[in-house]
Amino acid sequence: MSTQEYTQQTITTFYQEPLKSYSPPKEYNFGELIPHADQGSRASLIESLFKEYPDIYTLLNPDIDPRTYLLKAHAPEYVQALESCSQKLQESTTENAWFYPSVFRVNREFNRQHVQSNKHVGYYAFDTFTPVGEETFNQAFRSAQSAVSAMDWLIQRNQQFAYALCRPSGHHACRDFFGGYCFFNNAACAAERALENVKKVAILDLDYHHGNGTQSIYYERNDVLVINIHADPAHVFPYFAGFEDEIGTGQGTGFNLNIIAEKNIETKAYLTLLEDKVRPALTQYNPEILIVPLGVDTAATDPLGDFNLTEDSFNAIGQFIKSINKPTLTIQEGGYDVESISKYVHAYMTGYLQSQ
Ligand code: OKP
Ligand code: ZN
Repeated sequence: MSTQEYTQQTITTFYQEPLKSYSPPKEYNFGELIPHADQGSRASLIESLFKEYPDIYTLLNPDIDPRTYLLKAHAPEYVQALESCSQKLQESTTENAWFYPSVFRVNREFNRQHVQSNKHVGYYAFDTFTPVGEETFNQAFRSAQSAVSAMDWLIQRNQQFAYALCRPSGHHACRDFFGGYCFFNNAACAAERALENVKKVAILDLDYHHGNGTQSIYYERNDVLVINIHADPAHVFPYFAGFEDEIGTGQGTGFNLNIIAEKNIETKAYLTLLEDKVRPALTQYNPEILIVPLGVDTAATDPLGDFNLTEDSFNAIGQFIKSINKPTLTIQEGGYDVESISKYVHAYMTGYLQSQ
């Protein structure tokens, strides 16, 4: 072990202000317009962590241009389309206007690319939960920037741990589709930055929902092992991906691992999945860098999820991550119990810190 592991007392955190203002008003949920789950108040996560524990969280400003990495993780025309959608909304005279995807590109006969208005934004979308607003491009760009900057710092400074407090989330964002409240795949952008220096990266996605975007971006590749623990997609979003027989394809065969956790899963069973399935996979692959997209929507109190994890669970998960003993970037994904998300993230962080 390096000296750094013994001396690490703080969590170096990358985030920037604008993510606080990201607040889509409504999502169109199976025939109903409901308040959007990714509410601006989720940003209380930031305030409370930094205010309550100024000695633990060291804030650094994300300053690396993420564009190169965005263009590796995503199709150039997709990045361009999101930028021009937000641009068009800024130019529109309607205040707080949003593009809501309603018509989708589904096959070859239905794929004429032109994204000029609300009517066309579904070309790059896979659900109706994820509207695009005038600030969406900037916010998603800055979210990815936090992830890339954190990875850059981890590598350049030869560090063991960093936290990218990203918002909007990233793990549902595919190469050229947004959805599930995600636009740019923050973990993939960070992985692409890592791959400039290392040959093997592992992504361990602990959000309640399957990270279909990350899976699809790396499905044919063996330089990024993607592991997901999540709720059964037979019943839970994103519904059409995340099954255990999805193991990768071509060169990527065997480098995608989906682990479905049962409803109401508690600490003990969750840790058993980590020990019995995740640890051996990580040991065998032996990545040089680990990325952990962490969603705390696995908590018992989460309004979207139906797992039963508690503060103690997150503490134990943090300890598990520490025991993997690889340079690790933790990236914020979901978690919708606004009152408690900071508590859960903090429990994970202290679990990591205390087990040195
Ligand atoms: C994003 B992330 C609830 C329907 C489901 C989509 C869930 C997106 C989760 N209104 N909405 O993985 O936390
Ligand atoms: Zn989630």
